[in-house]
Order: sequence, then structure tokens, then C-alpha cells
Amino acid sequence: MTEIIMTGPLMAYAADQLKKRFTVHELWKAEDRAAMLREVGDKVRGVAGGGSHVKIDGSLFDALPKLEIVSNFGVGYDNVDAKEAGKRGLIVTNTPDVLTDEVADLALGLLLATVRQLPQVDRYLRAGKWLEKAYPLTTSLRTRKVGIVGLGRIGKAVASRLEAFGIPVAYHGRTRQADVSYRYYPSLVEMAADVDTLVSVAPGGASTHHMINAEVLKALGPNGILVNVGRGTVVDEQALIEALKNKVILSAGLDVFEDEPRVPAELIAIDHIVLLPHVGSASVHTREAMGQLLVDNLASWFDGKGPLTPVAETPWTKKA
Ligand code: NAP
Ligand code: 8YV
Repeated sequence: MTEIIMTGPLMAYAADQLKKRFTVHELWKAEDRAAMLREVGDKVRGVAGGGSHVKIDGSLFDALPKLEIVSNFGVGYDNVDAKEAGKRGLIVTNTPDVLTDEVADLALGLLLATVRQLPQVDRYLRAGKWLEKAYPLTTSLRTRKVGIVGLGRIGKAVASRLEAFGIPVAYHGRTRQADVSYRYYPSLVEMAADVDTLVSVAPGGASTHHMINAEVLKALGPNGILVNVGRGTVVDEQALIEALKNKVILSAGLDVFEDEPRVPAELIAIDHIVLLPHVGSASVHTREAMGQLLVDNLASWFDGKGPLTPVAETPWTKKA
């Protein structure tokens, strides 16, 4: 059987399928990972990536001389050094599309939860405070203008949901998109100044690192709300903490953080914001679809049919 490595835990739905089809080495379970890699490294032809905070880079590729493909669990693949993979002639695949609606639904839920303080209101009721007086009035989505940072698959699904809510949408990205009618801002600071709500769905990596910084938060202003369901590294977390503490912006709803699963105590201490443990795609339905695509990419590759969803850095064209 073809041998592969799993770099982190995957749901049983996907792991069981992999174990039927491949000899699977569970790297994260090894007490001595280097020893496992020395023992099995020259037989391994595939990697099943185990989640967004499990790094897969040149040092792993060095240990796997027969490696052909990395099948990543997640559409975001900033955890994988895909450029390096491309240089080595490896294929990297991700899990686009199957999670788009789930993450967009969560983004809207997080936006509403933040604007209308739903977790805080729930805590208020449970603490018996409603018996004393009504919860204070909150801010509203009704008057807001949203700027989407990263109008890709998920960003567009967020935008169409916002349109249904009657909320004006603008976007920032590296390129203007001819097929959308939302206002485009080449400058993120200018967009932040013109809207009062930012929803970030941008990928991680060097080109987006700390793109949402103190200057952008200042431009967003004292009524400003930041929702981040993209990657934590896109936001300068320290600048965000300062902006929240000093009321430079009003609030934040965060599903992703710079150093997951560690969340700064300073953020946790800010009671009026909403913090989620990276659950954008975390329903059984969607995680199974992602797991299936991870498995199908490996199966298709080792059946000689090519990868199903290769990333841009490792394109694949069928040989004639
Ligand atoms: P996508 O279709 O590739 O969209 C990414 C968007 O980001 C594109 O519109 C791109 O536009 C923009 N972008 C890329 N680099 C940029 C830069 N340097 N500056 C400004 N904009 C930039 O990806 P997707 O499927 O929508 O997924 C987006 C991200 O969501 C993933 O990469 C992942 O990090 C995150 N995600 C999070 C969860 C969660 O559980 N919270 C779940 C799934 C995905 P331009 O190319 O025009 O710049
Ligand atoms: C994954 C994600 O659940 O797809 C992505 O980019 O962030 C999430 O959908 C995560 O990668 C699993 O750890």
C-alpha cells in the first residue's frame, strides 16, 4: 500500500478512509518525530495535512525524499510552504468551495453577535439581571456600511448575505474585480475611513501580515467594528488590543488569532467583544466535506488522475 504521513489529527470520517486506502503514519502521535521520519521517511509519498496550525515546510520535505503530494485540510494553506513545494515539483491541494457557505454564515452570525452583543445579553439573562432591569440598548447593523477585506469565494458569499440584509458593501483586495458591482478600494485605509465595519476574509501569509494595523483601526473610527474570519496574522493583534482598550474602535468579533490556540489574556479580559475558537467551518456537514476532499485529492493523485484542487503555487496540467 502507498505510504502517507498525517501531520495532525483528522476527524475519524477522513482518517478511517485514509487508513483503508493507505499505510498511514501518524506523525503527531510519535514521541520522537525525527525518529519516525528517519524510519519511514524514504517510503512516504503523500502528506495529509492536519489543520491550519500544523506547519508543513521544507524541513518536512527534506525528510520525505519520495514525497509527491501534500493534501491540506483547509482552504487556507498559509501553514504549508507551497512556494517551496512548487520549487521541488510537489503538488499541494486545499479544500476550496465546500466550506464557503458555512464560513460566510458564521461570519454573519459573528457580525450580528458583535453588533447586538448576543453573548453578553445571554450572560445577562443567565445571571438573573433581567429581573432587575432591561439590558442596555446596543448599536445596530441597520446603519452600518461594511468593507470586506479579501473578496474571494468566502468574501463574496459574505457580501451576498449582507446585500440580503440591506447593508451596503465595499471591498479591498489587490485587484479590482470586473464582475462585481461593490465599490472597490485599492487602499485599505481609505476603505476603513469610508465604512464603519470591516469583515476580513483575507488569507494568511507574508503579503497580508498585519495588513489591518493601528492606522487602519484609527481610520475605522470610534463606531468601528472589526470581524475577522480569515487569518489572525492579517490583524496586528497588539494594535487591536490597544485600539479596543482606548476606544479607538467600538468592538471586534474574532474567529481567528495570531498564535492559535493561544489567545492573549488582554483580549479575553475585554468583555464587550466576541471571541470564537476558529470555528468558521466547524460543523459536521462541512468538516466531512472538507475531509472527503482531502481524501479524494490523495486518491485521485495516486490513481494517476491528477489532483482535484491544486493550489496556485503548484499548478498541474494533465500530460497528453
Ligand atoms: P480566496 O477565494 O482565495 O479569496 C481570498 C481573497 O483574498 C481574494 O479575493 C484575494 O483578492 C484576497 N487577497 C489575497 N491576498 C491579498 C492581499 N495581499 N491583500 C488584499 N487582499 C488579498 O479564498 P477563500 O476561499 O475566500 O478563503 C479565504 C480565507 O479564509 C482562507 O485563505 C482562510 O485563511 C480563511 N478561512 C477561515 C476559516 C475559518 O474557519 N475561520 C475557514 C475557511 C477559510 P486579490 O487576489 O484581488 O488580492
Ligand atoms: C479549517 C480554515 O477548519 O479552511 C480553512 O482555511 O481555517 C478552517 O476551515 C482549519 O484549517 C482546520 O484547522
